[in-house]
Amino acid sequence: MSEEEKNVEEVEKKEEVVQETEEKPAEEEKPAEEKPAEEEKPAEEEKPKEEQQAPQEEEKPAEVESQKEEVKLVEEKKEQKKVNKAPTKRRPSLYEGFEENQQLFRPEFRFQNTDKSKEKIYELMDAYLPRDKLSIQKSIVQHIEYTLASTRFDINEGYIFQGTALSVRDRLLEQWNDTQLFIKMKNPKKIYYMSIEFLLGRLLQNALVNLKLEKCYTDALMDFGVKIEDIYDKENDPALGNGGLGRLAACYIDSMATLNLPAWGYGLRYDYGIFKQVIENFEQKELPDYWLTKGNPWEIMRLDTQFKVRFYGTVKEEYRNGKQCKVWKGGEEVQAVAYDTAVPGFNTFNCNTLRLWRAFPAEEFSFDDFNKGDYQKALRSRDQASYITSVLYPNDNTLSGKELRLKQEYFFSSATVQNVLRRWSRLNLPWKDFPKYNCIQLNDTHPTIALVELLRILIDDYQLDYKDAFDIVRRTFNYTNHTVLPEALEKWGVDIFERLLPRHLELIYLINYFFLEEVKKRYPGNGDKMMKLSIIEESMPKQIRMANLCIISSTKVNGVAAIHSGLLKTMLFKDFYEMWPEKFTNVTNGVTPRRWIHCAFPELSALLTEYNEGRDDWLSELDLLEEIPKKLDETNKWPEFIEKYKVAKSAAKKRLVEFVKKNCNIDIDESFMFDVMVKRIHEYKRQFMNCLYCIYRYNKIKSMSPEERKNVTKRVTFFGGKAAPGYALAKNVIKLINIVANVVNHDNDVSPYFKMIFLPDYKVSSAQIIIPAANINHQISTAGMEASGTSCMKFVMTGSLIIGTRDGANIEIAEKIGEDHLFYFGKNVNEVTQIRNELANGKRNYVGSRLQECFNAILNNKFGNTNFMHDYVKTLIDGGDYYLTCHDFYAYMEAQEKIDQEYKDQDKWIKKCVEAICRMGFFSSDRSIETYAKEIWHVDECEVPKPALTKDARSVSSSNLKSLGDE
Ligand code: NBG
Repeated sequence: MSEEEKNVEEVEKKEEVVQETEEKPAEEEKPAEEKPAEEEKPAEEEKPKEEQQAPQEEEKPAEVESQKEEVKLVEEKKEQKKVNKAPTKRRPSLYEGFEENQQLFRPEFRFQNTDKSKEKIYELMDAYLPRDKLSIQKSIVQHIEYTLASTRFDINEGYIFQGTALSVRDRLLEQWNDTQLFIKMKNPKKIYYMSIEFLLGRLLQNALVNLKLEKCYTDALMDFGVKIEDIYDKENDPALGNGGLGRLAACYIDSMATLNLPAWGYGLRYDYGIFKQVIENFEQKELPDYWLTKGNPWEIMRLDTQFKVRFYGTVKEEYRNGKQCKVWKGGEEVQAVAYDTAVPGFNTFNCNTLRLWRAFPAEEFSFDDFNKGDYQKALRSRDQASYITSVLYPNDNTLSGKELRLKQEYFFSSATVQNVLRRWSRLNLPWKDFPKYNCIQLNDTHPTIALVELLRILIDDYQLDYKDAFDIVRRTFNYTNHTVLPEALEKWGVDIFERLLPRHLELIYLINYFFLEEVKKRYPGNGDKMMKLSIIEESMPKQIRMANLCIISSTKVNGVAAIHSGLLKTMLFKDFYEMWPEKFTNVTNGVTPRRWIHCAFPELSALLTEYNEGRDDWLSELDLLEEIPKKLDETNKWPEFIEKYKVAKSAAKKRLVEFVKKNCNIDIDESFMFDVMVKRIHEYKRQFMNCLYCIYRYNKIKSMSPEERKNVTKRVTFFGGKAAPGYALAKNVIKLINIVANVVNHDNDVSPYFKMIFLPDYKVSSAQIIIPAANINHQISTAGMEASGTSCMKFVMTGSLIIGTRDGANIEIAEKIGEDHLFYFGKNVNEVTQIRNELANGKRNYVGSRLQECFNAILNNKFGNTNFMHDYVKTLIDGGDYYLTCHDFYAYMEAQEKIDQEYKDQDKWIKKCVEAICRMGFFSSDRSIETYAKEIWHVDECEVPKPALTKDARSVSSSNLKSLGDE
């Protein structure tokens, strides 16, 4: 057993002991003085020398490339072992044993101060709302009339959506309230998932599926003469995220609820989500996405949960309780108000909370100014406060560096930390136990300032010593890194901090001081180490490196795929890894099969359920699908399955055909191979390389005789994705794609065999239509640059094969489904470094004639005016091939040709797709979250008891607590 595995085991054993204690109600608990120290050995002091050395010996720093490859393999194997240990459990279906029209009683909660005079109220709220068709219908129309004030003659699909959503929310609320009560009573360790983005997508279908109410609602709406799909379509996408990072957070809260974890998602409630993209004259135009036009039926504004957040001001020294301390005063204050959305788990009565903060002015407006007649001035501060949560910064994998963005980050962090502390303070437990009950996961560095905020409150408000306070912080926080791109790593000028958050800056210096003392001890006289590891970058102006602050101040740091976590250790955070190897770990990303298979591709979901003995439990235990191909082999039922699969895939493709007609007014044929590349536009993702291949394909078909063309595999290449408004090159790539597509699609020789479509405004709801329709999907980032990628998982789960590089999650997908189930090409991460070195040393002449021909088409404006790409093309040719567009092009072409050949044998192709789908169990976000829960958070599930058929059969939870208070 390796050292790391031993450590994991040890920690697990200790955790078991700790968790047992935590199960007891708060008051009974004996504060376990002995435990905390053991629980999370501060790595710095306690690791024996040999242990610290061992990993380095295995992994000798990056110079020797082949050894790095080995490191990664070791990492991947370790990961596999860990996760294979995860037990699978078959839960019965949610309402199993209950009839649709039976009254179901809610669990009973007894408090020390249960108020007898309220018996009547308790009794009235004893049972869950009924789930039969008529009751559902009544509840929808009641909301339409009594909540929305519509007359029965004005009812349209918009109202029906709202009424339906509100009636579903009622049902969610019961489970939500019960879950929150139950968690309060049990008082387990809680997990707080902080993410500045949550790209939720539409919520109605997801809620119905998780509650197992989709069938009831479908029937209920049928009587109103509407199809439920049309009602789903009425919902605006809450698009409070840019791309993979925000969508990951959304998948993760779904899985946390499904796994019954006592977890909260925390984020910001932006008035404007990611901009709406329209294409005009081939170019991207950005329009504001005011997603709240019709209100938001899901959210609940919590007027009882508000916190003040300060900016600017000064730091003063004061005496409090005879102790000298620092006080941050003055400046401006804004009010953070909580907006909650219920997050139901799949097939469980647990329902968690996503809490998003909205900024309001702390004081309504200045009466002074108002009385003097200066109305505008009076209102200005009001407006300024609300600007904080007006708009999501539309950058994916780049830093915006604006003061307002830092304000958003602090606003979000401060409100969340205050809320966590309020919940904690009701328990009356000693501070040193705080990390035993609370765990905060930072989804990238955006909420880093939260850890400084906690430190500030502990030191300044509660007068803890720095050492104790910092120890609490470090044991509470963990950090997930999502990128190795230098342009995305957050750094903030010391000057901005000094103005906006003066006290936090002092504390960051203090953290850095103590940390650098440790570095000095470990590496005496090594100025280079100090410089690299320091939180402060000694540039002009000085910068605060948020990632360094995170690593120093948290317990675990993880990457999001095996290769990425390997690169964090060997490259990006090499020096930290050398100091604290046990801090670094990997949790490969995952996606929720509820949204991405069941909701997005219902026909496939039904087929999988049919072949899983008629059970849909695979939706929360995705590994169960592995049995399907085995059984098809044994029973010789592949032909039968393949025929049914074709019918299902055809339905998905028809949806996309319709979507394209509606949104692009182009007719496409379902019988074509659908080749899809949808993601944010970025150089490292290499949409441009795909576009070059389209040019090549166009030229090739154009030059064929009609007879030769008959052999061509017919294909539509789809692109979709937004470019950050300030990212000129990315916008130019969109323009190029549209210009080329326009020629291709209007060419009568070529378009019967090949078409190109740019799908505008790619978002979660359109992803649910686009992804299941694909036969091939593009994951072609330069190796080493895509931390994970998650759409690759959704594509494979819905039956399309990857054309991709050895990068991100592609690598692990290939391991799980088999390398012959995807089309790998291109240089691996070590070769990329080598080629970049050669380029730096003057390597040229790497373009080759076929690629040159494609470049010429651009340089000669063959498709129209493409001047805007000329400089870029010239740079590529002239040694600027940083992303290896040219160096990977020929391998890419070969892979494309292989696809064309293999696609001709449809049955063989489909068999591969199905085998791949069924081997994707590892990529369920449930597995990711189980790994976080076990190995990073050390939290246990806290499952709400099932309902009962009679009052007496109800499960009772009692608590010594007098009052539970607000959330
Ligand atoms: C993105 C990566 C993706 C990854 C997601 C989720 C950022 C900073 N990173 O590869 O580019 O899948 O995070 O982990 O947005």
